[in-house]
Order: sequence, then C-alpha cells, then structure tokens
Amino acid sequence: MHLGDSSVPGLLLVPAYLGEDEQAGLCATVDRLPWRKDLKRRVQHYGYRYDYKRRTVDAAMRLGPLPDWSRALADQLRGDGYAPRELDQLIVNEYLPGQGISPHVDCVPCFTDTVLSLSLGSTCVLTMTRLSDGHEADILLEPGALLVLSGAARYEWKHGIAPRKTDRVDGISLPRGRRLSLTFRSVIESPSAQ
Ligand SMILES: O=C(O)CCC(=O)C(=O)O
Repeated sequence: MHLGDSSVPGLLLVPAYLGEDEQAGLCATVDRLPWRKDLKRRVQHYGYRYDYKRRTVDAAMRLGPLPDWSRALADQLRGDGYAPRELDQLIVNEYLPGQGISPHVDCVPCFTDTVLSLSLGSTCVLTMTRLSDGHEADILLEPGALLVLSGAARYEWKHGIAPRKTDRVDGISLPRGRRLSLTFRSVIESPSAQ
C-alpha cells in the first residue's frame, strides 16, 4: 500500500499527540481495569455501553460519568479544540497482532459529528473506504497519534482495520504489536426502547 496519495475530507491526523510516558501510563491504567471478552477483541466501555448486536446506544445504556483518568483526557481533547462538544462515551479496543475491526460508519443517530481515536502501543494501518464508490485510502496510525473523523470522513467513509499481523507501507513491512485505541464520542441520547 502507498500512503498519502488520497486525502479524506474531514480526517485529521495529529502525530504524537500523546508522548511515550503518557501512553505507557494509559496502557497501565487500562490494564488494571476489567475487559469485556464477548467480541473477537477485548473492549472496555465507559460513559455508555454500546450494543454491538443492535448497533445502538440509548439512555438506558448510560453507565455514568467517564472515570477520572479518561475525563482528564476528554477535557484535554476538547480544550485543544478537537472536540466541539463534551465527550461522554469511550470505547477502549485492544488489538493483538492479527486482530482488526470491520469497516463501519459509527452509528449516525447515536453519536454526534466528531469521533476521536487515540492510538497506543503499536503502529497499524486504518483503511478508509468511500461509501459512494469503494475508493480506499490507507492511514498509518503511529503510537500516540490522534485521529479525528468529522464531516465527510465521519459520514461518507467507512473506517476499518484489516485483521493482519503486518502492514506494508511504501514497501516497508511494519509488524504489528499489541495496540490499544481509545475512541471518544458524544452520545445523542434517544429514549430507551424499554
Ligand atoms: O482502533 C481504532 O483506532 C478505531 C476504533 C473504531 O473504529 C471503533 O471503536 O469504532
């Protein structure tokens, strides 16, 4: 794959948003907390639980305020101008080499227009796929990078990570290690179905 030959409107990549110490601290914090193990990869949900089967979030799935360690990060992202609204939902994903996430558009009625994802621990290539014609753009996510999806990148492109152990970028092999991502969103609270 070759990076940088197609731009995705609404996608912002901020390299090294988090330093190495900050990343290590976050990994250690997350690893002390319980993981959900009902998917192929392990996840943690804060703020609101996300229902992967129904692909939705509603008021009944509120878990409470974000825990302090992630609240500080959410406030920092907002203070730095990357999030127009309060971020009140966080999903932590763990990807071991060979694991990925299927291409998807984040639930449109559930979340507002800005989705922010922080990468920790390992490089990986995220693939953006334009809904209108299937055109793909590969984005190299390095440890500490912040990815912001809004506008077209949020609504008109899918994002996903292929389940492979090595990414090849501009002729260079990049073996994947264990990667964690912290994805922050703002929930649009709709009434619960119950
Ligand atoms: O791991 C990532 O950077 C992307 C996570 C993601 O797409 C999601 O949680 O919906």
